[in-house]
Amino acid sequence: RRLISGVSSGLSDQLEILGVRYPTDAITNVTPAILSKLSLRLHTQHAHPLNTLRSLIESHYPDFAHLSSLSPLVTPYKNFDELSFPKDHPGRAVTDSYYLNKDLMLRTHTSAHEVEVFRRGETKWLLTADVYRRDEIDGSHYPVFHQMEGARIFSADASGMKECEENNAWLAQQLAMSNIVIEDVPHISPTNPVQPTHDPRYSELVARNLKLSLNTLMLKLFGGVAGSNSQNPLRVRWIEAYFPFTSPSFEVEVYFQGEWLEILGCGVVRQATLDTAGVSNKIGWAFGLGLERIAMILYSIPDIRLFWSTDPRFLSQFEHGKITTFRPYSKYPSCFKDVSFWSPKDKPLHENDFCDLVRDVAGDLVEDVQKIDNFVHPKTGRTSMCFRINYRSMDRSLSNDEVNGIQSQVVSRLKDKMGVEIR
Ligand code: FA5
Ligand code: MG
Repeated sequence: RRLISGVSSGLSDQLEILGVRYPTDAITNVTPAILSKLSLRLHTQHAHPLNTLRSLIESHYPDFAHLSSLSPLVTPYKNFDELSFPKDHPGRAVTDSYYLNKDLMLRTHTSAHEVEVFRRGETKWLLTADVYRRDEIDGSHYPVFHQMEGARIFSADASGMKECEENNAWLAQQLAMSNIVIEDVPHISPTNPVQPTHDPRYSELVARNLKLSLNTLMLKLFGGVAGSNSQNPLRVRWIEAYFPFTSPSFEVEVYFQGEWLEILGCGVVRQATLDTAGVSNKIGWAFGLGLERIAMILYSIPDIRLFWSTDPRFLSQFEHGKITTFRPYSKYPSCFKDVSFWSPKDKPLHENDFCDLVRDVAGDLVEDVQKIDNFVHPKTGRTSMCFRINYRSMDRSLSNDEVNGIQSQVVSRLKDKMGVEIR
């Protein structure tokens, strides 16, 4: 029986996860590197920045239920169908999500729990959890990250709408005096419509209440963020978005390290979700915050991999409940390695399969993967790809020999597991 980071995979057709065995099948694509993260639950680790951020947000919503211990294993039905994802939505693909088998997956977002929490009768709640996606690799994307879902529902009548009509004059005044500039978009537009079953006045009030709630949260979180002042404010912008389970929908981006960084998605909950949960007489909003992204801005943490570091030079910088500016310890040199190959004839290798393979071999020693070339041979129809892998440790200098050793493992796995021909 082989033990890989707490995951035993003794029988090839079964996987043991957190003490329970699950059958595998043709679509199983979870990797040992991913499964080793399931038990870590950084959002509950003492003094971890993600835990402090969770507490801080929870304290901003004192009268909301605070949930943070739901299992990451969910059915595709819960993750997608219950939330009105169409059958052919790309997020369902094995190239985008992690499956234990066809009936069980790792949740890709905290929205997977919306129906069950609404069904319990919660009307104001926050839920924090680890989520899993097969995604590209770079400084702000990691295949495991943490989200906080927040939701509030009102009676879909005059009394509910009264509750919804909070005064935002206070917020406008606070913002005017702050170090933050927020750009807005209309609550409702032809490209971001009211749901057919909603009274447009109600939908507008709910959207406004949602934005007010999140703007107030951002004012609290980012009000003292390092490096910003009234001359050089932190820039925040609302943009229109699309989610199958909300309309109208929005995202918020913050200007950070020279780029717009998306920190959250949100919107007016699709009525079908509330109907399924047995609360048809309600109308409300939901949001999903990207906790790492927000923590990066708050603590000036430059790379998302750092959240997983066990290096005392990282962990010892944080005290529970306190936001401090991260002091980077020296950056070690990068080592770039390219690999070029021909994909099997009718099956071009997916970039996410490549990233997972690299992540599984190199773990957090890989900082970044870029596809630098892709072409189809005009005669043979085969696809050639070239990827550039940036190896860099956050904790030490890598020797050339070590990187060459890792790179040759990547190359041999590519040949053996993916059936490619190295060029
Ligand atoms: C969602 O996941 C929706 N469930 C959010 C939502 C909830 C919408 C409720 C409406 C109502 P999205 O895929 O945009 O949306 O992800 C939300 C946030 O998670 C992003 O804004 C980003 O901050 C963070 N995020 C997404 N992918 C990654 C990643 N690979 N690494 C780190 N953070 C990520
Ligand atoms: Mg998004």
